[in-house]
Amino acid sequence: MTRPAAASADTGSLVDRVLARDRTAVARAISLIERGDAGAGELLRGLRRNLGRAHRIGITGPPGVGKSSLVSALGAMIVGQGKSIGVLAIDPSSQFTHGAVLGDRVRMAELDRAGEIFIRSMATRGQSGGLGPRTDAAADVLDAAGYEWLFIESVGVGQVELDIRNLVDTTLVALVPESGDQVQAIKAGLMEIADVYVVNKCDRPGAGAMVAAVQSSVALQHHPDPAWLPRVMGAAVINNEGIAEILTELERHRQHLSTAGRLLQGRRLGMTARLRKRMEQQLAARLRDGGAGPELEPAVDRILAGEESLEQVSERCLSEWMEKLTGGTPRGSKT
Ligand SMILES: Nc1nc2c(ncn2[C@@H]2O[C@H](COP(=O)(O)OP(=O)(O)OP(=O)(O)O)[C@@H](O)[C@H]2O)c(=O)[nH]1
Ligand SMILES: [Mg+2]
Repeated sequence: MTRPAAASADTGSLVDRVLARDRTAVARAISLIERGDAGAGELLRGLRRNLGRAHRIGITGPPGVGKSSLVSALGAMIVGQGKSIGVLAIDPSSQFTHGAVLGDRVRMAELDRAGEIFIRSMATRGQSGGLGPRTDAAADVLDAAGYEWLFIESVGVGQVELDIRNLVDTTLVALVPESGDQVQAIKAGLMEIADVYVVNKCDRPGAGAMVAAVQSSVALQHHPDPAWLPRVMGAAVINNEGIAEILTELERHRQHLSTAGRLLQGRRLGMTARLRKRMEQQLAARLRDGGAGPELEPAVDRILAGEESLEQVSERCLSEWMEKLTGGTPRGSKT
């Protein structure tokens, strides 16, 4: 489909402004993506050569463990070092700044005004519970805009939550002293494998025991990178305790990735998973739009009449539909 020239020129200037880290443009670009606006594809094509500079960190963990507070505290420290940070909070159950500890909230507002930090909350979770293509795209906007650190906060409830790993270089899982279920989940291999574990709210009783329990569970995990042994860090974000150590650990992981081609290798694996997922989603959308309409009715009749099984009919309908998609070229035929 050809797009009106005016819209293209518009997107072109938006690309330039995002690359120049114009905050209004960054916000507008993410809004285009959130709305699934027609200009989003063109925008992303315009940004594609400027990706990969940010250190992407995924922060996940059960609701209310202090993920946003931690990001606020880390953000303040990073900006204090003269670096910039972009933050995406995916489906936050609480407003980002509401969760942040008061001191950080004030600091964050100041940093926000200074332009070195950009925070955006997004509701993008699909029915499947995955992070979805819009999270990928919004992260790319922040990366292209040149934010040096990129944090993606997403609630993980102890279930397999693998998609965040595919989007980031470093995964941090945050827990609290009461996270017994999560420790079980780590032991059972149900929990996402992290590069850094944080037990927050160490101002509460049971913190030391929880750090030890997570440590022994993590020792049972097989980290995808055998050369990396994840550490379990205690923190009390509310008292600003443990933040510097966590930042150092994140930097240590980045340093580790920068040797032996690990960063590119990890990004390649993540991109492969993202591409597969995107294809699955597009295939499902095309099937919904054009492949599973009223023409299925006779097939349904055959199943209901016991003439063919559901599996048989599904296989056949899918083959027929794919042949139609590829212009009627039967599978296996030479062209
Ligand atoms: N006691 C204690 N409370 C904390 C600490 N860190 C954060 N909190 C509080 O925990 C609550 C939740 O903090 P958030 O940062 O919003 O947690 P979150 O994980 O981002 O929450 P969701 O995004 O809603 O899942 C807030 O009331 C924080 O003030 C801590 O170290 N100790
Ligand atoms: Mg939060």
